[in-house]
Amino acid sequence: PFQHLLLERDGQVLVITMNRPEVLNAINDLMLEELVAVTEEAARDNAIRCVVLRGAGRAFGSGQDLTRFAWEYSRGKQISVGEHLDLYHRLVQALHTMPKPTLAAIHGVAAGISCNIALACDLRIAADDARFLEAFSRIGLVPDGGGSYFLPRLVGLGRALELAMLADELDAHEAERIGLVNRCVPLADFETETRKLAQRLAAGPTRTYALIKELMFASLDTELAESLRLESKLQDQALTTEDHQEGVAAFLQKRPPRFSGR
Ligand code: T3D
Repeated sequence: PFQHLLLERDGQVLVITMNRPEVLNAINDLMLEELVAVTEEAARDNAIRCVVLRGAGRAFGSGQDLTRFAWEYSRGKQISVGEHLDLYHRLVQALHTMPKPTLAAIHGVAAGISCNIALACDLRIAADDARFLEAFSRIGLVPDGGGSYFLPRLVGLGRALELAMLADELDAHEAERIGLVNRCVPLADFETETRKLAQRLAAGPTRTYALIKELMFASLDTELAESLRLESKLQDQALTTEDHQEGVAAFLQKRPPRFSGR
C-alpha cells in the first residue's frame, strides 16, 4: 500500500524502488515517510537478508523534492528543517544499522540527498550511465542526510570537499576509481549484476555481516587497542553463530557453505 515505492521480494532480497520517475524520484514527504517505514520494518524482518535500494525510470534520484521549497518560499515562510530532517535521519540510521547488507543500485543521476542515501548503504553498484552530484551547494545548502559523514570516509577529505563545494557531476567510472561506488557495470548488465550481487549477499553469513559493519565503522573513530578489544568481543558473538559452524564444516567437507543467516 505504498504510493511512491515499489516493493519486490526476490527470495530473501527486498528490493525497494523509489517510484516518482516523472521527477527523477525526487523525495517528497510521503516518499520519505514510506522509506522510513519500509527500512525500519526490513531491519526487524529476519526473513529478509539483503536490502536493495534503487530508482524507477531513468534515474536513481534527484534529491529532495524542490517544489516543496518553492511552495514554502512562495508564502514567505521560513523553512524549519527540524522535523523534516529527523525523518531523513531515521532513514539514514535504519540503513546504516540494518543488521543485514544494504546495496544501493544506481543508474542515471543520483543528486543531493538521494546521492547521500546511497552513500549510507553498505555497498554501491553503478550502471555506467550513473552520475553523482552533491547538488546542495548549487542551491546554497550544506550536504545533509549523512553526506558529511559518509563522503569523507569513502573518498577522503580532499575529494569530499571538492565534491561538496564545486558540486560538479562525477561520472560512474570516476566514482568507481575514487571508491565512491564498489563497481561499475554496463547499463545493459546492470539489472542482472545487481541481482547477482544481492543474491550473493543474501546467501552470506548475515549476522556476521552485521558484526563486520559494526567493527569497520567503529574503527574509524577509535584507536587500535579499542578496535582489538571490539574484534574480540564481536568475534565471540560470531563464534556462536550457526553460520560459523556451517562454514567450518563446509570447508572440511570440501563443499560450498549453505549459510542460514543464523
Ligand atoms: O530540509 C531539507 O530537505 C534540506 C535537504 C535538501 C536535500 C537536497 O537533496 S538538496 C538538492 C536537491 N536536488 C537538486 O538540487 C537537484 C535538482 N535537479 C537537477 O539539478 C536536475 O534535475 C538533475 C541534474 C538531477 C537531472 O537533470 P536532467 O537534465 O537529467 O533532468 P531534468 O530535466 O532537470 O529533470 C526531469 C524532471 O524532473 C523535470 O521536470 P519537468 O521539467 O520534466 O516537468 C525536473 O524539474 C524534475 N526534477 C528534477 N529534480 C527535481 C525535480 N523536481 C522536483 N525536485 C527535484 N529535486
